[in-house]
Amino acid sequence: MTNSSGTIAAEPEPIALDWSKTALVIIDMQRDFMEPGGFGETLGNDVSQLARAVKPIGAVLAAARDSGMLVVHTREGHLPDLSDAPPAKVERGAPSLRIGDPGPMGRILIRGEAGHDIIPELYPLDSEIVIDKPGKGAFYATELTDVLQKYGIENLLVCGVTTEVCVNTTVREANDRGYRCVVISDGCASYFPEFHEMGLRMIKAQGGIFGWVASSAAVLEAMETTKTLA
Ligand code: C5J
Repeated sequence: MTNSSGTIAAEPEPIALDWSKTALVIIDMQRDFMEPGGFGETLGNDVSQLARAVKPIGAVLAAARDSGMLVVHTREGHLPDLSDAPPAKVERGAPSLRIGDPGPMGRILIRGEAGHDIIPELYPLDSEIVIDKPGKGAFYATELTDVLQKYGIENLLVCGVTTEVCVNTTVREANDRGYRCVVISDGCASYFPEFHEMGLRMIKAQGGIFGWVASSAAVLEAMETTKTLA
């Protein structure tokens, strides 16, 4: 990765990023959220709504790998004994299966089960970082702060699912810790298209109260332009 910067055509305004201090953070692209029979579907959601984010994420992931950018994948899930799963989370609502119950892809939202794994299209390379998180935010009860500090990261390109839950929570946590966050609009998705839209609007409103929002095409163009100038 060179020390060069690129300017992303983002909202509410363009942002210049030093790529050497930027990481791509891919939130929870797990079978449990993306596929029938997983956690997302047990909550009554139409999981097909999330498929649209896969291609845009794949394109940015390929560019990040090409350029040597730090790539971080996250997975939401719990230890098999549920010791990191608050009863308030496990007992909430009326899902068809609860966290820890056996389902068609193994126990729902449990580390090590098939459903907890990342979808094949976006599977992490051995060299990439995978953060297991018990909460919605990627900073809570994880080593993410230490990892980002170790690599000198100041800026995050954030994508994944779902826009209004784990992406938003992570961006808010990151913003409070001083990271510049650019959320990739078409690289995020929600079971509720209106929540996706509002989730993005909340981030970029008020002069970018939590961060910036840009399309995958805008991010790729900024990365490509930098490469051409290098
Ligand atoms: C949810 C997530 N929606 N990854 N998790 O419970 O957004």
